[in-house]
Amino acid sequence: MAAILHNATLATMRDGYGLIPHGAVVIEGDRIAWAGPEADLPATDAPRRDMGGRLVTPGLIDCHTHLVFGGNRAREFEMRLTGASYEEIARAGGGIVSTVAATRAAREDDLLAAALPRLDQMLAEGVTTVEVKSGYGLDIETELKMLRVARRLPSCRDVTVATTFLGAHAVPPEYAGRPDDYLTEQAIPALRAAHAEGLVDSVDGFCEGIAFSPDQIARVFAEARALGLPVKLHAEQLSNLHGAELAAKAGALSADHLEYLDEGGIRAMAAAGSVAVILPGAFYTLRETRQPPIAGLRAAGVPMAVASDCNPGTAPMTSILLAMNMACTLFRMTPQEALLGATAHAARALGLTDRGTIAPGQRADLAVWDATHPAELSYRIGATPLHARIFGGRLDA
Ligand code: DI6
Ligand code: FE
Repeated sequence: MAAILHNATLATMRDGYGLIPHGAVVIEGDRIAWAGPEADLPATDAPRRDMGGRLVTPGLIDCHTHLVFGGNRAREFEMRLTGASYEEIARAGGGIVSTVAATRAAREDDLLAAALPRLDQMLAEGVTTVEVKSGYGLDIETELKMLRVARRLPSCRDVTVATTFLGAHAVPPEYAGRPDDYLTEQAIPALRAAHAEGLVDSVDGFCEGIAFSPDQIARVFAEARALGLPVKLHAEQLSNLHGAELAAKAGALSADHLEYLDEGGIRAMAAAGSVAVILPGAFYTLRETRQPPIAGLRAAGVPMAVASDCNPGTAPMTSILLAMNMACTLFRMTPQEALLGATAHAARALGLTDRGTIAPGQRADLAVWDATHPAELSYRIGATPLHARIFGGRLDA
């Protein structure tokens, strides 16, 4: 089944925006067969759909989310703003531990039901691919449960889900002070079991003073390599432990956050071809002041992605468009970089080569916008100019 979208402004995201003003796209099955100026459209009698001059971009890709979790942390948010200290919140059962407890207590169906409205908010902004991490289970059973929920999402909605094992996210209370034992007894066996069940597309960790050391992350990466799985890393978010360099040397798809990244880290990422995933929602929520070195990454030619980091603690947001706006306003990324960050570079951060641009052979995942120029997607705050979503060639899926 072929179809033609015509009278479109195409942002192909090949070589910058890759704008084609009076453009057309030929879709065959779930793939793009042709894209270019309407004047050059190959002769075909396939049905045509008039895009009314609207902007058509690749479907957006949110390449870093913790979409599946139990409960929320609104009460803790309020406590902090009425003067409670971090310690008081922890004693009241708050923080990441409260999300772990809620996620462990939830049935698989309940986790799915909680994740779907968040996913719907993402889809309403033109997202067609979303990455989902584990990491709020921190025991074998619950890590597997989270990943099973993530794998079920595409049977509920028209979306592709890339799963990431994040067993090395935090040390659970029952292993306090014994991070290596946690890795040996829970995280690494959970990774093996999840991989055996086909639940893992890539492996992540949180390299930070409050989480895992570079040596501990190296253990997780060694296991990933043994299983043939690609790696990525939460690195240099709150301090500089040289996690990005460790990740780059392991050939990581990406290093994420990066507020404290230094020149050596930038060079290592550039040499490895790792993507820098910029997460302004966490920076904003934490009221962080140290900005990721955007100019240095740009100068070194490190591809930058932008993602929501959707999580209940440091980024309670589902909006990729807001993340793009924040990347521009807070970090001085350009709207073109922000859109590349949610399309072509986000695809690369997930190791997916079949999406993120409008080109022959790519998946026909597209977003149609009530907009005429792609800068509009980063410019507005709180607006969702999506007109239609095309998933695998199906209009308004
Ligand atoms: N970095 C973060 O900002 C979140 N996880 C991570 O690795 C925090 C997660 C949480 O507080 O629930
Ligand atoms: Fe994260």
